Amino acid sequence: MRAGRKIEVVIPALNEERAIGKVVQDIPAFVDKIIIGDNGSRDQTVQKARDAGATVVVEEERGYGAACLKALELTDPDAIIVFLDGDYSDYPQEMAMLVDPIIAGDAKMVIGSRVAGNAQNGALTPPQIFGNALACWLIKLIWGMQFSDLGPFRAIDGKALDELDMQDRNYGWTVEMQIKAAHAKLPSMEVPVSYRNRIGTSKVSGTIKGSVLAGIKILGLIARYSLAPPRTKK
Ligand SMILES: Nc1nc2c(ncn2[C@@H]2O[C@H](COP(=O)(O)OP(=O)(O)OP(=O)(O)O)[C@@H](O)[C@H]2O)c(=O)[nH]1
Ligand SMILES: [Mg+2]
Repeated sequence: MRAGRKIEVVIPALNEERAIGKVVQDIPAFVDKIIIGDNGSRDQTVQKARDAGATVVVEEERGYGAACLKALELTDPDAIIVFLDGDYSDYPQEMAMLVDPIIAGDAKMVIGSRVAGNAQNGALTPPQIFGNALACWLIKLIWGMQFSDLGPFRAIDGKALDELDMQDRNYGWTVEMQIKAAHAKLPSMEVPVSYRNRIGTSKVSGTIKGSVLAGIKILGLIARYSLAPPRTKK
C-alpha cells in the first residue's frame, strides 16, 4: 500500500535466472504483490523468483504480451499496476516516481522514459533508439499525445488498464497501451528513469530477429490502429 492505494507489479520473464532475484529484491516494500509472467523458462527463473518472494504464473504461449495478460489475471483492478522487465535493466527502486502522480490524481498512466532519463552506454541499441523515436513521432502525429519512449517500466491505474482492453500477445504490448491511452485521451505523463545494461541473454532488442520482429509489430499496430481506431471497453 502507498497512500492508501494497492500497488501490484507485473514482470514478464523468459530465462532470466541470473537477474530475476535481484529485480524482485530491489522492489520497494510498499508493493503489495509481485507477479512474474513466465513463458516456460528452461532455467531456474521460476524457482529464483519464488525464492525471492514473488508469485509466478506460467503462460504456455510465448510472448511478452501473453505473459503480461496471464499475470494480470491475478491483479486487483483497484490497484495501480506497475510493469518492469525481468533482466535487471530497470531500477525498481525508482518506482515511487511512477506511482505517485497516479496516487495524486495527476495522471492515470506514467511511462518511465529511458530517453529522458540516463541510460547506461549500450543499454539502448541504435535500432531501439530509432524505432522508439519513430513510433513516438507517429503517435504524436496521429493521436496528438507526446511520448519520448516505449519504455517497459511504467505504471497505470488498474481500472484504466482494464478499459484499454489490451490484446497484444508479444512485441506490441507497450505501443498498444500508449496508442489506446492516446486514443482514449487517458491523462498520461512521462518521468525520466535510469536504465542499465541487462544481465543475461537478450530476447528482443539485443537480437536481430527480435529487433526486426518488434519493429514490424510496432509499426504494424500503429498503421492498423490509425486506419481502424482501437476499440476500448469504455
Ligand atoms: N514471458 C516472456 N517474457 C519475455 C518474452 N520475451 C521477452 N520477455 C521478457 O521481457 C523482458 C524484455 O525482454 P528483453 O529481452 O529484455 O528485451 P529488450 O529489453 O528489448 O532487449 P535487451 O535490451 O537486450 O534487454 C525481459 O524480462 C524478458 O525476459 C517472452 O516471449 N515471454
Ligand atoms: Mg531488456
